[in-house]
Amino acid sequence: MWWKNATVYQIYPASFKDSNSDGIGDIPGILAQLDYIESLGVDAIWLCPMYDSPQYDMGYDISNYEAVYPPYGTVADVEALIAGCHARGMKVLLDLVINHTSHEHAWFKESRSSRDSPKRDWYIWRPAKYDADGTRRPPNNWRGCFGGSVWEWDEETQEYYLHLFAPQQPDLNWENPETRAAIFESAIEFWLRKGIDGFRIDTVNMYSKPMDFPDAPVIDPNQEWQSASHLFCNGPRIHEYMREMGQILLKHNAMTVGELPHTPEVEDVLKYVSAKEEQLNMVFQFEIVELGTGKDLRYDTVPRNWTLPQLRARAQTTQRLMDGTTDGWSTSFLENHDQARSVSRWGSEATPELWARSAKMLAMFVASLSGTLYLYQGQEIGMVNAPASWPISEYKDVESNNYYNFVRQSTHDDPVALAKAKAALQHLARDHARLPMQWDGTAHAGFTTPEATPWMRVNDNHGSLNVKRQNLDGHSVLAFWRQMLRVRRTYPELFAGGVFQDTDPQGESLFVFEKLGAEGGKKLVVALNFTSETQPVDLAGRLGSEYKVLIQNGQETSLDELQAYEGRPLIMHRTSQA
Ligand code: TEU
Ligand code: CA
Repeated sequence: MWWKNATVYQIYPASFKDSNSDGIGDIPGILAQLDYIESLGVDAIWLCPMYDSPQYDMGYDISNYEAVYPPYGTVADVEALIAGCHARGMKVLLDLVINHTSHEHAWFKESRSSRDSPKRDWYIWRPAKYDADGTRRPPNNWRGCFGGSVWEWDEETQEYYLHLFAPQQPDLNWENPETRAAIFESAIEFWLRKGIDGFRIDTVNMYSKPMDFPDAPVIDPNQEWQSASHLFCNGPRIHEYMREMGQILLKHNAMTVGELPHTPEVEDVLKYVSAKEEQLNMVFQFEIVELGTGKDLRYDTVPRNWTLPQLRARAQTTQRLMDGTTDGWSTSFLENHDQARSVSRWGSEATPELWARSAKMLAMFVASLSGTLYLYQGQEIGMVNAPASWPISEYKDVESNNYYNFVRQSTHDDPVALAKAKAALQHLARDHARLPMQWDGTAHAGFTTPEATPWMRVNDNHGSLNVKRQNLDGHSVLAFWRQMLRVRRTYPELFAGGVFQDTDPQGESLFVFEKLGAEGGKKLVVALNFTSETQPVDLAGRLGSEYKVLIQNGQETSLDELQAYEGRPLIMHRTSQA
C-alpha cells in the first residue's frame, strides 16, 4: 500500500504551466516541470480533469472520456506524462467524474434525441408537474450545488432532466446496469489500461438518488429551491455501486480517493473506506475546509467566521477514523481546486514575515495530521487569494458567478448585500485556487509568455511570491515544505499514522495536539500559534527532558512561549511522558 504514507501533489492543468503561449496551461507544460514536482518530495500527482470538454465547469463536464481537451494536449501527451512520472518513481492519479457528463457527450445527445432513444434511460428524465393554473413545474424543489433548480426543461422532448450541478452537467442514471458498464469501460478501464495508478473520484457519494425524488423540507420559505444534499448524498444503492466499481479497481490494483461532501459522521465514512468493504481506499471530508462557510449557501457568510475550538473539533472529527479502532483510512488536506488559499483563510497576509510564518505553520498543521497528505499546486509557495481590489469580473467560476448573480437578483442590486457577497467571494471563491501558478517574477509570472493573455489574471504579488525566488532562499515557504515532507517521511508512524489527540479542545489561540505512535513508541507533540501575538505555552510540562525539535518556523526554541504563527512539532519518547 504505497499510498498510506504518501503525499500527493494536485495539479490543475489550466493553471499550472502554459507551453505554447495560448494562455492556457497544458500537459506538455506539466511534463516540463516534473523535475520541480519531484524536487518537492511527493509520491504521486493527481491531475484534475484533462478530458475533452466544453468547459462549462473547467472540465468537470466531460464530453469524451477517451480524449483530451485539445488545448491541454493529446492522449499521447498524457501517456508521456505517465511515463515521465513513473520514470521518477511517482504515481499518477486521474480525476474520475462519473456522476454526470457534459450535455455534449454523445451519450447525452442520444439520450435527449427522443423519448424512445435506446439511451433515454442513461440519464434521469421526468415529466413536468402542473399547477391548477397550468404553470409548469419541475418534479421537485431541490436546489443544485451551483444554485437554481436541479431540473432543466428540454423543449424538444417535453421532459425535465436532472443535473445536480450546472445544466450542462446532466446526471447519469446509475440505476441502469448498461450505463454503469459503459462508465466503467470508458472512464475507468480505458485509462487504467494506459498504466495510471488510481483515481480521485468526483462527488463519490451522489450516484444513487432516491428515484421517487421527494421534495426537500422547506428550510427557507422565501427561497424557491431548497437544500437537498441530505437526499442526494449517500443514497439507497450507493454502497452496492461502490462495491461493483471497487471490484474493477481492485482488479487493476488501483488506488482511490473519493470526494465525500456532506458526510461528517465516522460511521458513515467507514462504510466507504473500511478495508474489508473493498470500496474506496480513502476519502476527502469537508469538515475542515467548510469551516467558516455559510450553513446553507457556501458564500452566505463573512470572512474569518470561525474560531479555533471549532477548527480543532473538525480536525478531531476527521481524525477519529484513524484512531486505531477502525480498519479505515483517510486524508489530510487544506486546499484543492474548489477552495480558497489556506494562508488567506487561516493564516495572515498582514506582513511578509507573518505571511511566511503562517504558511509554514499551516504546512506543519496539515502534514502532522494522520492520513494520506494532499498538497495543492501553489500551496508549497504559500500562494494567497486574489487581491480585494480586483473587480468581480475577474472571477470566472460558474459557482462564484451564479452566487453573485443570485444576490443581485434576489436583493435588486442592494449595495450592502453586494459588498457582503463580494467580500465572501474574495475570501472563499473557488477562483482563488485557479489563478496561474507563480513560477517567477516576470510578466504573467512565467506561467505563460509575456505577450500571451493568461486565461485567468495572475496575482499582482508574483514579483515577490514565486518559485524562482523561493528556490534560492533556504528559509522560504518552499524550502520549508520540502523539509516538512522529509520529516514526515522519516517518522511515518507519527505523522501519516499515529493517533491524534487534542489536549486542550477549548484553546482559542494555540492548537496543541499529540500524535501517539505504537505502544511504547514515540510521541509527537505539535504546538501551533494561530494568532498574530506571542502566546504563553507550557511545553516543558508535557515534554520532560528527552525530546527533539524536528522542525520549526521561528527563531525561538523557548518551551514557554510561541511567537505569532509560530509552530513546532516536537518529538519525545512516550515512556518519558510526565
Ligand atoms: O465538487 C463537488 C462538491 O461537492 C463541492 O465541493 C463543489 O465544488 C462545490 O463547491 C459545491 O458547493 C466536485 C469538483 O471538485 C468540482 O470542481 C466540480 O465543480 C463538481 O464536483 C462537479 O463536477
Ligand atoms: Ca497552452
